[in-house]
Amino acid sequence: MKKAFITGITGQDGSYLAELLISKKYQVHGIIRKSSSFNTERLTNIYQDINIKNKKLFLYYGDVIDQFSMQKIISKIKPDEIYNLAAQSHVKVSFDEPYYTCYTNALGTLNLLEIIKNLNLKKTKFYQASTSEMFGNNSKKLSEKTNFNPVSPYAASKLFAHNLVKIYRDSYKIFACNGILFNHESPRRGSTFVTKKIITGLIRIIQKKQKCLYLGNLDALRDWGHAKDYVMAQWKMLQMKKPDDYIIATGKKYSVRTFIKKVAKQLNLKIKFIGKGLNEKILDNNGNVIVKIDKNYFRPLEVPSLLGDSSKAKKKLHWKSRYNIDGLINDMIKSTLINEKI
Ligand code: NAP
Ligand code: F7E
Repeated sequence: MKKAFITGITGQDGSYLAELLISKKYQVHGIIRKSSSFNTERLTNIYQDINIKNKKLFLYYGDVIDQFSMQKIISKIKPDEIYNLAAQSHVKVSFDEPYYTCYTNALGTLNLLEIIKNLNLKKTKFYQASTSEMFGNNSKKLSEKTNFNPVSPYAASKLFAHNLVKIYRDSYKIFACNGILFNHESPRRGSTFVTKKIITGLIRIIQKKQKCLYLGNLDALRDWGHAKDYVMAQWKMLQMKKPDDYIIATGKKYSVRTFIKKVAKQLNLKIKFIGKGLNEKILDNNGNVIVKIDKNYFRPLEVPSLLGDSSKAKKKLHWKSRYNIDGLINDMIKSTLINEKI
């Protein structure tokens, strides 16, 4: 039985990846952080449906910044595959908490690579969660050959980790891959990311639980896919004969404004945009203001547009995105409606 170790298992991708690997008969190990509140909600499916009958999931307290705890856990498991998904993953928050972002995203990755090297884990394969944010301001279709130009502490920390992965791969022959993933969303997306915020906000407005939703830059363009598709690509990268880096994207981009229109359409909510810039507003059918712009949600530096070219992944990994934007929105709406019933 193959053993996988996932950092960030309590997050969006970590929980889907754990389910995928368990369905492929892996034994899955992951770290959780000590928290003052319940933080394993996204793993409920595994506990209820799979783990009780046949224990496949093992959780340990740990933090990627704490090299001693990481080394203790990894030396005990000796995993076949390590998926490093742990991160402070919010771009706007990275401007407010640059140290925590860099310690976790950059030095946390270095800790794991050093452990693989020092324990001489020759058979352990390593996946690093790299990101399209590393490209920064570039409106072209972005491929593995495009230069990086990070414009946030988050992107800079991820580029540091990305480069380390390449250096450790070449210097110490560690099987290490960078998955350069574009935005991917799901019902399990964190509530402060824009897609989940829009869907939850508009549903709560329809249900009269909330009057108005406050958003930032509606002009930003993103290439949005579904997390379920993207964790499949993560696994596929580690099944290849040779380690490499891959772009994972849908190849289509939409603005935040278009995303709102598509959500409203699926919710049968008639909306009208009025005004411009910080004075832009969205009205409902009765003329009520249901969306306002709040400058606090703008970043000091914005990435205006991201569009990925995943031809290499299509060709080599035989990977493709199954969800289009409307399917993604539909999936997120359905689950949010269930959760917002009460
Ligand atoms: P997420 O939902 O924010 O999950 C992040 C995970 O990292 C959580 O489990 C979190 O634990 C954990 N974590 C944070 N700091 C940690 C630390 N110091 N030590 C150990 N664990 C820590 O992120 P996601 O959307 O699943 O993304 C997964 C990875 O892919 C991240 O590295 C992200 O930067 C990267 N990525 C995401 C996207 C995207 O669009 N989703 C695109 C490209 C790359 P808690 O639950 O305790 O907070
Ligand atoms: O913002 C704009 C915002 O925070 C998307 C992370 O998973 O993907 C994600 O980073 C866009 C930005 O995602 C609000 O300015 C407008 O242009 O959902 P987001 P992100 O910053 O693209 C990349 C690939 C990652 O790697 C990251 O880990 O939407 N926007 N109004 C807003 N964004 C937020 N969060 N909140 C708003 O109110």
